[in-house]
Amino acid sequence: MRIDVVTIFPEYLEPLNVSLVGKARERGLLDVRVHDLREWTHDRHNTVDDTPYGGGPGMVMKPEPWGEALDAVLESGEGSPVLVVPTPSGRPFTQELAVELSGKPWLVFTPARYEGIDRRVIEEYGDRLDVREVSIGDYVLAGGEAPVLVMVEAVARLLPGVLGNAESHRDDSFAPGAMADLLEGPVFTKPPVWRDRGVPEVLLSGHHGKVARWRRDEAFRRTAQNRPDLIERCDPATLDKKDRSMLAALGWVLGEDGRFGRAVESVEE
Ligand code: JB8
Repeated sequence: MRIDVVTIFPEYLEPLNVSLVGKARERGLLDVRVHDLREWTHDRHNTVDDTPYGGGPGMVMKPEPWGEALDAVLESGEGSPVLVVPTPSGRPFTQELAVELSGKPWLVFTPARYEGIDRRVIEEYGDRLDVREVSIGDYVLAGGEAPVLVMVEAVARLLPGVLGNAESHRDDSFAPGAMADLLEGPVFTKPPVWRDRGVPEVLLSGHHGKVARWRRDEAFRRTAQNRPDLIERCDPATLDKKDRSMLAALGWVLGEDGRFGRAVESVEE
């Protein structure tokens, strides 16, 4: 996969040289190219921003440098990339989207600063490319570079050969399949006793069926505790009998609408 990033802070993307993503690049599994947007300015001050039409606080990124930068990046490769625009007003970045993007040969990221990029840039390239305006969560950062680090790492670890073994993704929180919309439960390693705290017996039993059931129960327990919204929107038909009894034990009951809800008498903790 090829990834281009156009930014006014190329140094912000340095973490892409490190760890999993850095290794994937060294191994030739990922080709990352970071570009300085100011290379496509022509004035003495390398201006990339201007005041917003209609007034208001902050500055807006001028369209001309983005247009020249994106034309140059598009010219430098074969075919059309998916253009990923980080913005708090975008569609949520989810594991499902990470999986979809991991199947594309070429991604271009355009992290903005200030109040964002002049809308006409998104419209212009939206006429020619698959453009995705994406938000990594309901909070506001100072720019799109940190979201690019997040998204590139989420996508890169899904590329063939990047993680140790193909099974590594299967149990991820939010992984499509059995773990869709479930959080992963707790994990343990040696020593078997640490500061008087033992490891759940079932994990030492060598009984793979019991271990799998315990992990699924713990996934439900943690999901119900930390993300009740995921339980509320889950399709009960995807659950087996033991899943339902686990949820019942946690105080969840099927409602008239065929969805799970918290039983009124069930207590918080
Ligand atoms: C200017 O919080 B964010 C985010 C914030 C931003 C820009 C992009 C993304 C650009 N502020 O996801």
